[in-house]
Amino acid sequence: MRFVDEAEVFVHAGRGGDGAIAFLREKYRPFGGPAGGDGGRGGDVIFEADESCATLLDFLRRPRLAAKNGTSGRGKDQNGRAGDDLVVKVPVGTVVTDAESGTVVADLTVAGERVVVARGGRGGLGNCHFVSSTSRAPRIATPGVAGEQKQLRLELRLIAQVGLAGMPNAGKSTLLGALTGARPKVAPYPFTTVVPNLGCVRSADDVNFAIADVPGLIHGAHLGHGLGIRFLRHLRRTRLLVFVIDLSGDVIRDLGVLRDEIEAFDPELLSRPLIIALNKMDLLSEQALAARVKQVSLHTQAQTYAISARNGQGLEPLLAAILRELRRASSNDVAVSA
Ligand SMILES: Nc1nc2c(ncn2[C@@H]2O[C@H](COP(=O)(O)OP(=O)(O)OP(=O)(O)O)[C@@H](O)[C@H]2O)c(=O)[nH]1
Ligand SMILES: [Mg+2]
Repeated sequence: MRFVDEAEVFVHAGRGGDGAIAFLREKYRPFGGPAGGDGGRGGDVIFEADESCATLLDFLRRPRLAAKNGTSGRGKDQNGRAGDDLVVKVPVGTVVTDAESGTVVADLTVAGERVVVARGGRGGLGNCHFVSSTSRAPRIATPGVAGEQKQLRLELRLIAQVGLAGMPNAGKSTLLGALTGARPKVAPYPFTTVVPNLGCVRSADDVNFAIADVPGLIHGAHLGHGLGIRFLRHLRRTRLLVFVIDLSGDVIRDLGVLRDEIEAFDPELLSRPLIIALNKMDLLSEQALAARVKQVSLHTQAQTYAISARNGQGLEPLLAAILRELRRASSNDVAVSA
């Protein structure tokens, strides 16, 4: 299935039905008084976060979504029917922005969550509402109100606490597979991963979290080189970044490229806790490995772990460090909200 994480859609809520002007005329009550019913309200357009929905692909096929209009009131005090709401399923993690004003309308992060994105118009009032001592037979009713309509921008941001970033071929997908139940495609060439992958870790003490593996970054990614940086949006919700670096390459240069490209996308991402996973340690002799690790530790303050995603070496300490950082991040939340 195609992974689509951006879309635009025009939403149009239903119009309210008009109020009616009518008078009761029955055989024995020829002047029975005003009896125009009210119009029904227009239907809302509602977005609902749904776990079975993984991409925004459907919105490319249906760029216009309209709820039903309310029907008009009728004689004998009959009110019009309300228009049906239109409930549209969106992936969990969808951010909805008003395309014109740029304001965020909704951020649907929990399955089942619902938000009205365009409100239906009120129905008009029938003439029976306008009776007064001076106007016993009013010929007034109000029209239904138009439903809201707007152009919305949808952006899917995967929900993961940990994000993996690295150059192509560094072993991000292999690491995702080693730490989680996910089975992403792994291959010995760059840009194997072309759309983000998610995997879930269920640790022994019941801390569950998701890891996102995004396509590799290269120098100039922010200018559109390689697959560019647009997939970095999927790191926006993470609490913690893990840089995956290939020990058999130029470690310091790769670290610099990653930092620069992420900074060009959003410098805020770099203010999050960072762990560096030096991967493919199986390819280096013990001495070469020790020298590299030392070189990196002189270059950065970040915690550094040598691992082999392929054969599992060093994964336990890395996972323990990830859990520690996640716990720290969530205890900070509590401190902030207290
Ligand atoms: N020797 C060795 N090879 C590894 C290790 N981890 C990954 N590889 C190999 O490196 C190659 C790339 O691995 P991937 O996991 O596809 O790398 P990636 O970072 O996801 O690459 P892209 O999706 O292209 O950005 C594959 O041939 C893996 O088998 C490791 O720890 N040791
Ligand atoms: Mg990959």
